Amino acid sequence: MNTMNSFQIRLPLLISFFYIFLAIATAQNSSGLSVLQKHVSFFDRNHDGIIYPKETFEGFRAIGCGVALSTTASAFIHAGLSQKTRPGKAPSPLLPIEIVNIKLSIHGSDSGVYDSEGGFVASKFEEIFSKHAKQHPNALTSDELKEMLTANREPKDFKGWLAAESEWKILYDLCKDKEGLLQKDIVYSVYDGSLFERLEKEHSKTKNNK
Ligand SMILES: [Ca+2]
Repeated sequence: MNTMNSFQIRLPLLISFFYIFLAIATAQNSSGLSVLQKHVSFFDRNHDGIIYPKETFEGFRAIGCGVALSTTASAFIHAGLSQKTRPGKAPSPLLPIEIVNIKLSIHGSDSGVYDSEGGFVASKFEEIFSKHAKQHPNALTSDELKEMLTANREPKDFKGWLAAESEWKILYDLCKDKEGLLQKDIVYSVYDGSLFERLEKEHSKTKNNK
């Protein structure tokens, strides 16, 4: 009888523990994405873990890029990255990018802010500004950005040069302020993709106000 009573008392406790563990596990899953995975997840418009060129196009349009840039960018990105993120699989003409393997798409000749696992390296982020932001401590001018890209170039890594230049040029064109400066907080928010969410909101407001 005593055993029964003690079981009856413990059961609700056990159930509570179960739900607490479940909540922790779910929280870890939802925040278990690497920073790089978060960065690209914005473009997974239907949240199925795979990005198709159409979704990348939609993502670029959503943040305010024109049709021509969005088309070119999605074509290049998918042609360049699809197979890298699908190790051991036959090439797909649909050019899907698998977010789970996005770390395999990290290219050279860049700032090194993403580590090989797609994590954020704060010291490398700070280096962008400590090394290259000479006129303003927390912003890059167009010339400083060019200097940084040149300084980051690894010999003969032409694909890396092109990738880094395209990414930074699009970012600069989209996000420079009235003085032509690319602010540090903007660059920071690119890495985890939160910038894209903000740009999408701003762009949809602008569209609705027209
Ligand atoms: Ca998708």
